[in-house]
Amino acid sequence: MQERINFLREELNKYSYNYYVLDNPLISDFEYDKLYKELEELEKQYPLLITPDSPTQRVGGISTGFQEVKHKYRLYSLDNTYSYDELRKWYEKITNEFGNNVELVCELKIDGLAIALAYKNGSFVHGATRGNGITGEEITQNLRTIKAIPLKLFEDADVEVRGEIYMPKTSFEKLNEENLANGEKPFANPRNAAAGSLRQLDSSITAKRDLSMFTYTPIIERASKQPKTHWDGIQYVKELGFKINPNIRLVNDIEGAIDFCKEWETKRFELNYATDGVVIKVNNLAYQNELGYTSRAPKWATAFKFPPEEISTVLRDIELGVGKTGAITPVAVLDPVNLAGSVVSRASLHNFDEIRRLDVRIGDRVLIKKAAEIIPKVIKVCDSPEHDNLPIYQVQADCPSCGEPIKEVEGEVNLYCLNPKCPAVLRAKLEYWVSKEAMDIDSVGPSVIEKLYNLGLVQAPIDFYKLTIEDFLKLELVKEKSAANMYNAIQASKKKPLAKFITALSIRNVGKETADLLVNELPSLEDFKCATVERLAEIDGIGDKIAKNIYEFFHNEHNLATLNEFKEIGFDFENTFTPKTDELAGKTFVLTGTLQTMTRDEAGDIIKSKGGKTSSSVSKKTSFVVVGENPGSKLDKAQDLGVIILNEDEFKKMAGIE
Ligand code: 3B9
Repeated sequence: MQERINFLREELNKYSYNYYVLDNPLISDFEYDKLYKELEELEKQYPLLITPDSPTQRVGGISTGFQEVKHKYRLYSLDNTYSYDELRKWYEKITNEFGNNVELVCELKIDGLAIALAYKNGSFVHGATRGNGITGEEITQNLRTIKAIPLKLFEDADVEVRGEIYMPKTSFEKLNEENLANGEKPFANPRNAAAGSLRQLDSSITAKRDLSMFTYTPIIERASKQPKTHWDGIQYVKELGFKINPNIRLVNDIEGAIDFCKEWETKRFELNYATDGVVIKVNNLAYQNELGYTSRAPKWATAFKFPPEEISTVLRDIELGVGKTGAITPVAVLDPVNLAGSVVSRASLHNFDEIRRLDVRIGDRVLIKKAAEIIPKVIKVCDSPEHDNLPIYQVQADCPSCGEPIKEVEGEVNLYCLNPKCPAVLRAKLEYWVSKEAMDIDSVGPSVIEKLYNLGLVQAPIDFYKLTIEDFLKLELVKEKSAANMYNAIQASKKKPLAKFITALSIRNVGKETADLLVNELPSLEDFKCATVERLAEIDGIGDKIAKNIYEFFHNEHNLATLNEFKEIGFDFENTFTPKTDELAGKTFVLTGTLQTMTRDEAGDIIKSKGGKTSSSVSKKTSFVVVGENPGSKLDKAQDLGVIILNEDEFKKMAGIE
């Protein structure tokens, strides 16, 4: 029986490999299913003969959570650029060291999820997400369901490979159609769909999603060959059974690589998977070794990013939003279009100066552009004969909410509704008060606020604190338990740190980061009331304009009366900020990147509770930079200045937690 089982496995592996890795179907689905069912039946009869690398073991089951694992080798990021000249400069540094004939390998940069796979004696043993590059989540079960990932290699080798998991564009569209038909939310783009599919605790769901993988990093630990170049390494892992992106090219110099970038800048739209750039790697592994790594990326590789996608559509209307400071912001309402994988029907117009500068008129065809992860924006009006016949956009003179005239404010580009009773402003302030960034009262959401406001129970934040449980029970659909929850959460918020309170006040240009800077220097509310414009402007990170806004806020009679009221109802600003210990006294921390076990805010609160300070920018005065996933330029700056860099675990040790 073992023999038949082995035969079936080999046959099935061969067909599956040809279909999923080589894109070259050899037999029909029907014939494949017949062999598969036979194997399944035999394994049911002889369960002792099941091995983890059998083709039947790609279905998986339910797991309770993902384990955090340390990667054996770091998964580095890539430096990137939009400019060919910067590519040339990068190459010049390398040729200065190794002479003029440094070969490069060009690969497409797939817009998916980076993962690492480990193989021992030719069998897939485990796989993990990139995470922060040092640790990731173990998702072996889910990865097993992906047919382009070999469970068994063509050679008994120990290797570790990295690559990108992606969902083909057509499969993404089909999945979204199904989601919509089932009343579920569609994914914004193929990358999110791939991420959502990989993060399933039930791997049988992952198995149903059409995911694939391109391998781009071979780390050969023990095998019959030990390649000396990246190109040979890639060819070798292809021989072992991995799927390699066919659009890869070996070139003699940077001009060859630039040609490759230019070619794919337009051809990429013909591919059935999303790419966002080209990765260029030094071919010679000995050179790679000598060039080495910065803390986040190899110096022997760089990424050229394709210019952000742009598309034209028709501007149907300009809506005006009213923010918590009264700022009026114009928003473009557009005919829906697909931009970089998601449907866009609104875009930012920034402010009225921008509308004037672009001369955007309602009815115009406009060009919109998406910068990574940011709300799309209108960048220009497309030339058309109709444009001249459209009426020039007239700034509405009155607030769309309260009808009071809109005013200019000195030193600000925005226009403002300065009516202190404007319902839109009041509502925005209330919503901001409870938001995560401010007082973080998450049991009170926008719909509750709307009801409280409409019933006249709450007009300003101070009114939240006068509400009784009975008041909440007046609201539609609110039961005793949630009424008590909301009441308690509001009362408990009186003990929040001063920085959160200052943030929550909605002072113009004072967000969370600025509030943190201020509180470092002015630890009590009295300090704020006494601070002169000069004193405020002395604080690192506070400019003259913000200093003036703050000063004015704390010298406005109405505001001072409200602050007194807060004090009377039990806000205790002076004590909330006293550190519990002074372990970190005199130390300044900068936090960058996404932390795994806490938010940056929480980390900041821990630092402050132990007497330390946080700052938003790295300088020579910074004691430590704590680095999470996808750190920004702050990490580079820290390295330049020689500031001590901590990962999350090291930080937690220092802070004495866990
Ligand atoms: C340790 C393509 C992407 C990419 C590297 C890529 C993203 C990152 C990278 C991977 N697309 N290629 N390549 N096409 N999106 C270059 C950063 N490489 C590594 O992570 C890596 C990590 C290494 C080598 C490479 O160090 C070793 C040193 C000696 C022995 C073993 C490993």
